[in-house]
Order: sequence, then C-alpha cells, then structure tokens
Amino acid sequence: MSTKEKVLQFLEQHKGESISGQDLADKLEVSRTSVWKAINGLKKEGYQIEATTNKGYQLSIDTDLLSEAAIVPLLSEALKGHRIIAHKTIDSTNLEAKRIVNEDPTFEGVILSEEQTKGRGRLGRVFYSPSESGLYMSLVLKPAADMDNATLITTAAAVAVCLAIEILTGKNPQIKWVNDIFLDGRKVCGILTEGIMDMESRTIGTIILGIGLNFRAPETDFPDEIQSIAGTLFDSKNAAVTRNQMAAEILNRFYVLYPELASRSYLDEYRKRCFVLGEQVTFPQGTETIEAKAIAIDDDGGLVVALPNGETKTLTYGEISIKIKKRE
Ligand code: BTX
Repeated sequence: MSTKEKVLQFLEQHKGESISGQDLADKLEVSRTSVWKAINGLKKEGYQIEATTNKGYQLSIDTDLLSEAAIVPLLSEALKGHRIIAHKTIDSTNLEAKRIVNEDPTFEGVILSEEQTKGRGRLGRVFYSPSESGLYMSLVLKPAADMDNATLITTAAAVAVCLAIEILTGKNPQIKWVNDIFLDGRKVCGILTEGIMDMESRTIGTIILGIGLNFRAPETDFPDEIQSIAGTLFDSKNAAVTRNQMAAEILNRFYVLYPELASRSYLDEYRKRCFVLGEQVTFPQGTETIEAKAIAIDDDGGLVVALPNGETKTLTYGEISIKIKKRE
C-alpha cells in the first residue's frame, strides 16, 4: 500500500478527528514529508482535508469519495484478499471488469466507479450513471460449474442490496422481478449479470455482477425519459451514510448469500420483497405483447405467470422485460 493510501485509510477510519502530521508519520512509520506529500495528493483528488496549526489534519465528515482505503476496513473476512479497485470515472464497470478478466482470467474482486460514461442496462439499454451521486460497481465472480445461473446470482444480489439498504437506512426496499430495486415506487437500483465463457472448457468461467445504485439526487435532474421512474436513496447532499459504507455493506451481504446459492435459502426473502407477485404483467413474445398474472418465483429465480388460457409459463432472466399493468 502506498503512503497516500495508508494516510487515506487512517483518515477515513478517523473521520472528523484531528491528527498532527508527526503523529500520523509515527503511526504509519513514514517520514513527515511523505505524509505532507500524501495529504497534498489527496486534496488534489478532491478530499476535503482541513489542516490547522495546533491540531493537525482532519478529513471532513462530509467527504464521500469511493476508495479502496475506505472500503477494505469495512469488509468481512469472506472478502479479505479480494481486489477492490475504485475509479473516478470509467465507461462501464462491467466493461472494465471484462477487460481485466481478459488480461488475468484468475482475477476475483470488485471494480467501482464514481461515474460511468457508458453505464449499461440489459438488452443494450443505457443506465444513467452521473458523477458524485451514484454507486456503480461490478463484482467478478468465479462460480462453481453448476452455480453459474445468472438469474440466481441476480436474485441473491437483489436481496443483498435490499438488506444493505435496510440495515444502513432503515428503509424498506422492494424488488421488481428480476433485477430492479424500488423504494417508494421508484427504481433506485439495477443489476446486470453477465457471464464470460471460458473457450477451452466451454463453461461460464466468470460472472460479472454489475450493481448500479442511485445514492443521492444528482446535481442535474435525471433525464426526461426516466424522470418518472428513477428515485434515489437520499435526496440531499448529506446522506446519513457514505457510499463507501453502502458498497461494503452490499459486498458483505452478498458474500453471505453467495455460498447459499445451491440451497436457495435467500429466495424466500426475495419472494417477500417481490412486489410483482399477484399483479397483472405484460411481456413481449416475438412481435406480440402477452398479458398474464405473476403467481410465483420458482427455485431457479424464474417468474411463473398464469396465461389467460389457464396455462402457466416460466419467464427467465434476460429473455424478456416485464411491465406491471396499472389497475384501471
Ligand atoms: P435494465 O435494462 O433493467 O434497466 C435500464 C432501464 O432503466 C433504462 O432503459 C431506463 O428506463 C432506466 N434507467 C436508466 N438509468 C437509470 C437510473 N440511473 N435509475 C433508474 N432507472 C434508470 C438495469 O438494466 C441494470 C443496470 C445495471 C447498472 C450497473 S452499474 C455497474 C455496472 N456497469 C454497467 O455498465 N452496468 C452495471
């Protein structure tokens, strides 16, 4: 870890507290000059660090920039050793994850970004990812051969995001099958799970699990086309928790559920939060739009619907997108 990262990790863990340059240098076993250089570097990156002659350095409690230094100390044992890579801006964390896996097929870890210039949703759709207000991250997973089911991984991630939000904010998020998290009737999070085929073994060797969360209201409003759909966890600039805390909580929750994929133990929690169940939904099939009633989530995370002719059909991730039909 570089001196800058060490200094940042210390300041993040003692946010709002002051420490003199000398004490910091002693604690980290580096020179005062390198502490000073590190502080200047961090300030340039946008960290609000106040320096007072008597008390020393202090990282403002309002600082909320994504960083490995802030996230790693909050992670559970299950994630120790995983790489955490935070970017200021990137085209898409899923695309970056794919590039990394291309270079190093053994890579396991998490890519985060403050902003995405080409944030992607399913079926080539755009996921609006402005700077400073969201949390965009991709987990690179190496699932066991029979556990590479994108729908199951998506459902586990949806539960993990809901639990993390509930624990840190006390709010009660709901799930719109299969990959969207809603709060107060608005979409606050989307999940995009993509598999990478290992050409030699012809199996899905890697899964990229992308999670995009609207953390606080963006500086400029959401674009017109999603104004009536999108919501945020917090509306003001000063949220009660930081994005680093939220990222760590989501990761900790997910890595508790991930080993449970085979037993599906978390699926009941998914069903409880899934507000689609019992509703009339429509989904495209070929050139037609089919209307049906959502009746269950099966053990593979599929949505079972009852068609007007009395037959049932199971919808799986990726093939369709559903719309809940508003009651007249
Ligand atoms: P989706 O295809 O289910 O949803 C995309 C749709 O959601 C868009 O067509 C639009 O209507 C709406 N939308 C776009 N941006 C937002 C937003 N910020 N908030 C709410 N609604 C929005 C959902 O796909 C999956 C999104 C995954 C995003 C993550 S971010 C990290 C990773 N990197 C990446 O490029 N994608 C994933």
